[in-house]
Amino acid sequence: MSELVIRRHEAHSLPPVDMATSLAGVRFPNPVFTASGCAAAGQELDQFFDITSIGGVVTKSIMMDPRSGRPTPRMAETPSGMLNSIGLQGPGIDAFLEKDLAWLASRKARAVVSIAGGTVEEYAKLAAKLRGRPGLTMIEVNISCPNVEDRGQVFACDPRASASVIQAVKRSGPSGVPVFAKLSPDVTDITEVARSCVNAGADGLSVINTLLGMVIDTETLRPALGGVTGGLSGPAIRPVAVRCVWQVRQALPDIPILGMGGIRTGLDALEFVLAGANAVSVGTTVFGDPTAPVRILGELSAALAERGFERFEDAIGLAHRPPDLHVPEGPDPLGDEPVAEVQQ
Ligand code: RRO
Repeated sequence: MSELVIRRHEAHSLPPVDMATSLAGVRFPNPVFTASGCAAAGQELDQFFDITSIGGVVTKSIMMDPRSGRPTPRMAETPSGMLNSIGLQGPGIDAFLEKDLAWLASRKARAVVSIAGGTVEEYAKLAAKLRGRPGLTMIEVNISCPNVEDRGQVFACDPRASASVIQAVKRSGPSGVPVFAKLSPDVTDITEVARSCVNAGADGLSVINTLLGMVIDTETLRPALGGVTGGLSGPAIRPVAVRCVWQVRQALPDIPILGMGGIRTGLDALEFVLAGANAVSVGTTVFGDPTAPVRILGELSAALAERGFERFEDAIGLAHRPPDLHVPEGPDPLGDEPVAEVQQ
């Protein structure tokens, strides 16, 4: 794109936007995915909309063995957010492959399988189990679950530990399937961990997991969650997530980013894209609105059209451009006049 003119179009004359995007060489029809842990393997959402109409389904992180998770209560409300302490509840990889991945493959959905291990060896075994599986489009390596027994298991808090996991997954996993590392915001410098994952072979980065938080019940005078601490998600964390995507994009201009954290509308998604996300995951909002992924896709497409974009990919990272543009005062949201002109 040599020159971009951002225009406001009238709502009734929106031209169509090409919403396709690429992540590490894989082409997706659009950039809106589910977020791990918020839609199981997509089967329940498929009652509300065609699961193949979104970019991809990111499954709940799976471990080697079946796991019952942390004690209840496992959820608590927070201002503009939610705290969870699920603790990696799941059926184990064998049952997941047989039932969930097989279902996603039968629906021809683009499956992004999230794996989580307690040790580097467990990640390697999980990756090996994914070899040759129909329907597998990408692997998201969850190195950042906050609800593990000890903080030493949050590999994403340590660049070297993160690299060991990614290296093991790349060695043992299926070749030709992109591997994304899911990063934690609970670090001093997220770009250090991002770089370490990429140097270890990660094909892309998922940014971000939940923030470690806590709620105390002022009636019982005890922690609200059975697991005491939990992962904070929802709109409360969006500015943190956008900042993380921005920093990672700035540090690693060519690495694909799947951005997430409190996306509730198409304009929220657009923020992540402008910060540098090549695609976005929609999570917590799905609990209140199971149609959110398709709604957000429509809203994002309309927002891009209103701003004069013909292709989704032209908006990726655009907020990083130098401040050399002319923005006339008082943009008319319904007028046809350009609200910004960018020379690139
Ligand atoms: O299962 C969980 O408790 C959980 C996981 Br795996 C994660 O990655 N993030 C989160 O907030 N909760």
